[in-house]
Amino acid sequence: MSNDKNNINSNSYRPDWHPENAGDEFAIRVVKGKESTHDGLSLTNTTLRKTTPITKSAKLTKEAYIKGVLNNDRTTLARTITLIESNSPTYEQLSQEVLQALLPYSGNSLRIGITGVPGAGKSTLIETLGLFLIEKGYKVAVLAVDPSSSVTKGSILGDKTRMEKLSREADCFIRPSPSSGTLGGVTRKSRETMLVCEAAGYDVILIETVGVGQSEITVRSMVDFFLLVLIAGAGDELQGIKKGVIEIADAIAVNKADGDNMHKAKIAATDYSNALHYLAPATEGWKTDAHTCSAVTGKGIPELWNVIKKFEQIVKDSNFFERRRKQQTLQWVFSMIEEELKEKFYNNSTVKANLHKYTTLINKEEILATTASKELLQIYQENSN
Ligand SMILES: Nc1nc2c(ncn2[C@@H]2O[C@H](COP(=O)(O)OP(=O)(O)OP(=O)(O)O)[C@@H](O)[C@H]2O)c(=O)[nH]1
Ligand SMILES: [Mg+2]
Repeated sequence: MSNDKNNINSNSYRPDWHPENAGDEFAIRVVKGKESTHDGLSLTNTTLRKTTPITKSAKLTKEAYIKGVLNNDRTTLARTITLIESNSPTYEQLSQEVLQALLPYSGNSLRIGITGVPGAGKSTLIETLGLFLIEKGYKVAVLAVDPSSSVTKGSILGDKTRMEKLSREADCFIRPSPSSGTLGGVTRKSRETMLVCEAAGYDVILIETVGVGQSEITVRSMVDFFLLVLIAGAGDELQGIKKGVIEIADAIAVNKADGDNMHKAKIAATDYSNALHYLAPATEGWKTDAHTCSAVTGKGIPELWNVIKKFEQIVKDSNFFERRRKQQTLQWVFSMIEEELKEKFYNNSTVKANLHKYTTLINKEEILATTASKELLQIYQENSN
């Protein structure tokens, strides 16, 4: 194992690192996350929720799940993630207990989010970077947060084929996006999967997400470093990248800087660097910059890693790293509370019975939106126990 690895992270399963010694940021209870969605005032929640079946053979004892993960037994790790991804109430208790036991062993990785428009080369970059890191002695876990794949199933297939070499590595664990659920549900699963991978000793977690919707904001809230992958030759509008996404990035990688495209990529990187001067940094004490790389030839990948390492050192030295993680955990707790409250509200039978009436009143412009929301909340309060 190289010094590079030893400098920043060590295996999560350190003998000197006990639950009792863990920081208070890990001392939260993992609360139940809920999937919830509603379109306008109509309730679609219950119909959308699907359960991932767990076969009998996949069910282990609580101790076996915990031990297997801590020993980085890949089969058990995969089974544990399946357990977590299941929405079945039968397994919820077990799943929470396993997570609770693993929580003190998590948190020791560097979490990197990778976003960019479809086809920018995220998966290819993850494969190249992942192989480079494994060569350096790291253990790499790759996760995907891509709610769109629950509809198309496209990316899951793409990830598997595009990370073919990486998926064969013993020190790499790849988990495609959970295949069902709303963004809230998918991210809960991804967050918990991340914690389980950390407990299994993976020290770099790479999380891919498509940068065209809400998911990149969610991924930003669960990672330490956020990389935006762009390509040259397409304007920002064409790339579907909103200014907001650039604002939350810790680095921009202009990918496909190879062959005839090299020159264009360099110009694009310079343009982005100039534009970044006018934006507030995504991370306190760090200046976001644009770089070029080629996920295919590997050129620029070591340099990109150096940027990430430099970032890590700066934010750890300033203590911002720890502060952000604590903030993120807190934010996660609050977003789960919001999800749960929302679900309770829309599932309340009296609220349900009144929604139609209020929809009609609103459509006829016979009630103010503020009044409608106040009255509906009042109905909920009076009818929730
Ligand atoms: N020339 C060149 N092609 C690349 C590079 N990186 C990726 N590609 C190609 O671009 C295409 C898309 O790459 P992916 O890695 O699947 O892109 P992605 O961003 O993960 O795409 P989605 O997951 O579908 O959003 C593939 O055909 C890759 O071979 C690169 O650095 N140079
Ligand atoms: Mg991909």
